[in-house]
Amino acid sequence: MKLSSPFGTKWQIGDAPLVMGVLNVTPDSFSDGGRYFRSSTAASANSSGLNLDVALVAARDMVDEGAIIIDVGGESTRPGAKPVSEQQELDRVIPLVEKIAAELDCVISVDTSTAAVMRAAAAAGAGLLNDVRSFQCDGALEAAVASRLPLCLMHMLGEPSTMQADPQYSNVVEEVTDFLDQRIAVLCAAGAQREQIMIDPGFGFGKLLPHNLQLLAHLDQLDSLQCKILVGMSRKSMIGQVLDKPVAERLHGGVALASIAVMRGAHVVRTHDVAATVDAVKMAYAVKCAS
Ligand code: 7PM
Repeated sequence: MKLSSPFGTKWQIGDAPLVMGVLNVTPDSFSDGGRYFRSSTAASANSSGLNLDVALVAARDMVDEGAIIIDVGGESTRPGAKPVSEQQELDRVIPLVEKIAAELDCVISVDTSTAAVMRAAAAAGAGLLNDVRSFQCDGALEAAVASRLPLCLMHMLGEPSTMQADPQYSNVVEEVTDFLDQRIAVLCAAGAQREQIMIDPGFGFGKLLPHNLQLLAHLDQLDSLQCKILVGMSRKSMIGQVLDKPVAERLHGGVALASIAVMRGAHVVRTHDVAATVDAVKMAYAVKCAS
């Protein structure tokens, strides 16, 4: 049976948190760099060089491990990453969205800032639009609202190429909350419903370690905005900096952070490590319900 969207009237603030598995289809993603790319002569590689079958297997594994949402991203937000053309992003993302929609029982999230990709993704079966630029690019707001899909707004200070240079805040929790509050107002003025909107403090996006730690420690302050809260911390530098470990050794730190986020009110946890995170989220939620 096809899963109905968990973001509809059935899924309310207070319900068990969901795990979102990351499926990056960029050739240079920092943790799974180029896994789904083969030479363009390979039998199942499409015109963008993406190997759809390999990507589908990875998506299926994550669904089997308990991911309810699969987040498909075709643009690298890595600091200094090469910009991707609209056509390249469409070629990478849309065939995969179609394939996952046909084959798997999950909600498909599309990580994009591009209006044309939002429209095509919605038509191809996406169930969530996730934009690290909070629908501020040309035409994105209109495309997002017209899709009627759930929308994730994320805070970022600056642009990926420069955001980690010297981010400054006087009060990071207040400033992130104010930004998200303003973007919620803009989306609602453009015709979105508050229940449709998820908010994300954007760990690692224009934030140094103390900023990231303060945002997690005070995540519950986002409750005042009355939207579901999404967090993504898996494998990020905030783990690397505390533990002094490279990306390949950040699983345990990421699981710890996911548990804390759920205790502090996260509704969706975005992760590269689905099986471990599903268990952590369930344990944390059980404790939260008893508190
Ligand atoms: C380089 C830096 C490569 C950061 C990849 C990343 C989030 C997201 C990403 C997040 C939401 C990664 C990130 N992170 N969308 N997309 N929230 N909503 O770790 O934290 O995959 S990309």
